[in-house]
Amino acid sequence: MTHDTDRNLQLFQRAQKVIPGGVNSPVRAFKAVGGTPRFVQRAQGAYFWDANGQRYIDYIGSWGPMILGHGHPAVVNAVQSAALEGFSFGAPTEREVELAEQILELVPSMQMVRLVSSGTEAGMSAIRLARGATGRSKLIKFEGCYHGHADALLVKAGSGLATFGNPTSAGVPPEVVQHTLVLEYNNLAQLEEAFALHGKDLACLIIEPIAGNMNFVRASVAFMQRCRELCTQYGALFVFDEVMTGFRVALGGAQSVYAKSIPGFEPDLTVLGKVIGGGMPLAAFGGKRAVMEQLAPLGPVYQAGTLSGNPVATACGLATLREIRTPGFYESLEAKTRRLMAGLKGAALQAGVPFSVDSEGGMFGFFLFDALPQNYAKVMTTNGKQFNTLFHGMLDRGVYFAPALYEAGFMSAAHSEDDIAATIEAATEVFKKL
Ligand code: KE4
Repeated sequence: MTHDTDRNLQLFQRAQKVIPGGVNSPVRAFKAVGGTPRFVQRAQGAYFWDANGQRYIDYIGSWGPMILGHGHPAVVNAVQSAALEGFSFGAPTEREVELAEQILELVPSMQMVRLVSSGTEAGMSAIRLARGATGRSKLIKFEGCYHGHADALLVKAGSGLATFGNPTSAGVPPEVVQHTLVLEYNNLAQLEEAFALHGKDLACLIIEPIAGNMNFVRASVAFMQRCRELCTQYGALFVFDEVMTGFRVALGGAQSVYAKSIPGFEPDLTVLGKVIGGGMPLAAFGGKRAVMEQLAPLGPVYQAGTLSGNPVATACGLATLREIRTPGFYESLEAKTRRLMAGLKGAALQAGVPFSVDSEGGMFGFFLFDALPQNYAKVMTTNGKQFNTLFHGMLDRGVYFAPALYEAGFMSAAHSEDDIAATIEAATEVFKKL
């Protein structure tokens, strides 16, 4: 494939003239793995076709939303019909009430919900609401967790233990992140110390319950239970960022998974996105009525959005939820994910490559380590060169995994047994090259 035959390369060079890095979101630029990003021409079911007409089995699915696979007929029909009735009104519609009611039914820890247009907007709003509702400014987040690109959340761990964070991005003034504490995921000692030092000043603790932004790392049950207890003890709100895990790992999200081990477990606020929009711009945040009623127009915490609850996006979301609620949907999805993980693990073992896998529902991660990592620092010791060989080896064989070692993978209802078998066969060849 040379420059004048590779349309991905031509498009990438053209894009880089007019869009920073040639992409509208950094991870798409393949910076971490090198090579030319694949420009998607179209997608259907478990596949997409790039600008050269090359087909890929898609394990990204738009980073989570496409849980049904691309172009599910019932969803396409719902979007087409909604579009004919109007794109956006800036006025309330029945459909957003219906979607809100369904979300509350499926996530019983929430009594009220507000719809917005992106996970970043939902996370940012949840933090502002927690600060407004408690009258406190400080918050805890964890290294390796990503909650969107709101200023207060673009923070890396401070120098010392449980010290306040430093910006991870230019353009974020230090004073904006001075209230953000960054702790190590799954580190009970740091959690205890942070609450002992700052608990009474904490508005909230925000966590990805299964962290998909450091590939796939679970919070231990003990750690999750302690987060809950300490938030309750000090009056800080416990914010579950389920933008990725919501409706992805289970119909009730990760909170329903932890509730199996911790009776009565529930967060105070939940942030949702991705799957609830079915691929259209739609996200949400919600929680107990007393907290949510602090939001404008009822309460003093301002939050707004021109396209919030967009009628076409809510049609897409409702049609998606209708399909994932069918009996057996998650059992079948989880079985496929586990089959893929077992197959990859077997292929790696056969080639003598250290490899560990984990998954929940339709979300998965794999590591070039024998043991699953418990935090970001460990994930980042991955042999980048080996990962890139694995990524490109699979890509060359028509399998599209995440183009970064710190990202998770996603199964859809459209992936077939043959797709999984083909993926494992490709991996068997690639592992021999590692
Ligand atoms: P968006 O603003 O990208 O819709 O959502 C931000 C967000 C919030 N919380 C969690 C747990 C998330 O995973 C995300 C976004 N996830 C990334 C994938 N790692 C989106 C891909 C991208 O940034 O292009």
